[in-house]
Amino acid sequence: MAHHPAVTLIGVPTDIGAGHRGARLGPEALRVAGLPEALEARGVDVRDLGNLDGPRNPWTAPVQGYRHLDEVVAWNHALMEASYAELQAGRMPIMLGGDHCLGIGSITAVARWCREQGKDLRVLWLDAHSDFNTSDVTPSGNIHGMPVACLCGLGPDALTKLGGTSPAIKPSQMHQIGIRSVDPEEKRLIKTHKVDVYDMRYIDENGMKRTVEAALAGIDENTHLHVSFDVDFLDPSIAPGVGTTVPGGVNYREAQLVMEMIADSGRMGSLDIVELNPLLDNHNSTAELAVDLVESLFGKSTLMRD
Ligand code: EXY
Ligand code: MN
Ligand code: MN
Ligand code: MN
Repeated sequence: MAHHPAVTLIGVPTDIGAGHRGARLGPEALRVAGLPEALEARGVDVRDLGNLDGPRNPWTAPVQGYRHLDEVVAWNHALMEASYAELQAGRMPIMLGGDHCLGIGSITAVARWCREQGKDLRVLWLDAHSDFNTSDVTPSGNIHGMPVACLCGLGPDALTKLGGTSPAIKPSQMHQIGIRSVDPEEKRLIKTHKVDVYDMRYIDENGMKRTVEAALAGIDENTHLHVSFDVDFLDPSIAPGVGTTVPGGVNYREAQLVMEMIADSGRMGSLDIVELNPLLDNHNSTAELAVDLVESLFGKSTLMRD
């Protein structure tokens, strides 16, 4: 069995950035689906930090293009500190979300740590959405549609400068797979900033193997790969337990292949699992699928390669 780094599970029970409530229950659903035990069975040293604490969801309307901005800042600040502390301790943080706004705190911490260590950060963003909206163009005000823009320096100071320096990452460090729902102005922004996007059409035409090869091209032993896994990356027929399902997503075998290829790279240093909403799920089946895929991220092959 391959050697794995020690991991720390950080529960981030928030739906503060989403348009549905219920993702706050995601961390517990992932635990009930057996995530800690599955990692231990892979030979991983697992520590579960429990859940972070933060402000409740006020469930109010957007103000100047942002819903719940103060609460999003508070949650992400707490997560940034917790995640950075685990990286400093030599452990791989795994964020149990929670909605995707938590990618701001999570990746801001990873970016800081990589800068200090002289490591090259690359982010693999597995998602149906590009999450590159700004307050000017967002159709919803929901901040889970904005984390990539914030990380690239577009957004309110409180989020773009969460870690002090802004931007946390350059768009060239961001590589997105599975994209199939982008708002019109958001599309203009990702083109202007040249985010590397492998949309579903690209996957249809080239296959998942070539897609992942392209997204991982050029990595080496100095690369820290952060994987941000939004469960709505998956087709809704296999993953109904998310608030923002989009048809035409990644199927089971394609998803396994992505995870197996990331595992083969040996470079994953941090992971977000986000947007799981147990209130919309079918008997926790989406959580169980997420656990199955995380096992593959840690080298459990479904084929004859073990
Ligand atoms: N683009 C839409 C918006 O900004 O409201 C939907 C965003 C959904 C974001 C999900 C979690 O990845
Ligand atoms: Mn997302
Ligand atoms: Mn999404
Ligand atoms: Mn690049």
